[in-house]
Amino acid sequence: MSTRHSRLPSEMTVERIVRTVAETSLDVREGLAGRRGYEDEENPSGEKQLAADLWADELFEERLLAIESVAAYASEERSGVVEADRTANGDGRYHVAIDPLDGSSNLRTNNTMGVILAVYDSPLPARGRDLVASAFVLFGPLTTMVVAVDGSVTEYVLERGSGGVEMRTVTEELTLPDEPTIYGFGGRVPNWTADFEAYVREVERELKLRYGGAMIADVNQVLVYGGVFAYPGLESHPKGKLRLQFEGNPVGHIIETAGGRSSNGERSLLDVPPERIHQRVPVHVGNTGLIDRLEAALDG
Ligand code: AHM
Ligand code: MG
Repeated sequence: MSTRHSRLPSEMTVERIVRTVAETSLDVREGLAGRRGYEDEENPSGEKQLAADLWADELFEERLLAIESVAAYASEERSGVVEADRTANGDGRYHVAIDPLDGSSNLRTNNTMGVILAVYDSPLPARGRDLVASAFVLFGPLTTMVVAVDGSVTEYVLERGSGGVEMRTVTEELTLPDEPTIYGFGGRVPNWTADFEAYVREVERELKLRYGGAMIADVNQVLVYGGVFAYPGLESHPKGKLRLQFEGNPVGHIIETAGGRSSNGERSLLDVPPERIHQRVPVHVGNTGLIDRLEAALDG
């Protein structure tokens, strides 16, 4: 039997994508210092771009498209999907969406930020149900990476080793604590809808506020302490701020894999129909009971 055309087992190729993002994230972190200024550019969502946003995007594009199994690359910082060169990447089956720097406005204030990875096995824009892996890397006091793949969530500490990045496992089978303690909601209060505000007035009596301006850092607090994070639909922007392909889907996948729930206000983020690569979506993630109550409040 010929093995000439056999493919790598899928878990090996997904692992290669995850490791490439882990290693590149260490390079990105080290290169932030000289790239804190704004460029004269806007991203497809109309936000100002930092030199660091553009540089990180190019680094991820180059390294991810060099992987044989990657068919296409998309990022929050560029308008179109970049298809892999077919002659070099003939068997590509994964479509990768990256937020090269989530929470990049935190670079000026030196607060936590990081990278988000979404690996789909369907062309972009794709449904969250088509995710085969999702992850985020946090540039905090330590560099950590949370990966959801094959039905479980693992937290790693990333360090440089002699053979490249070392991913030291910290927590396996990560799940949300049963007793939630924190909440964090984006958007200005006068811009919240009356239904969302009524929900906030309830949970703020039960939970403690934690909001830092980088979704993945705020979501990581929900993973560790239990609670709810939201960037809701606003009166002025009914779809909120965050983007489905790069932010909503991967955090929804991570939180649901960790035993929690995600919602756009009506249904799981993973079931929101994909329409455009940069489409926005209201994001609510956290402990199941808190998201059930949120959906009931928004239904009112
Ligand atoms: P970014 O990817 O361009 O940094 O934008 C997304 C970020 C999220 O990380 C965070 O939840 C939100 O924007 C914060 O917005 P605000 O500054 O309006 O609170
Ligand atoms: Mg982002």
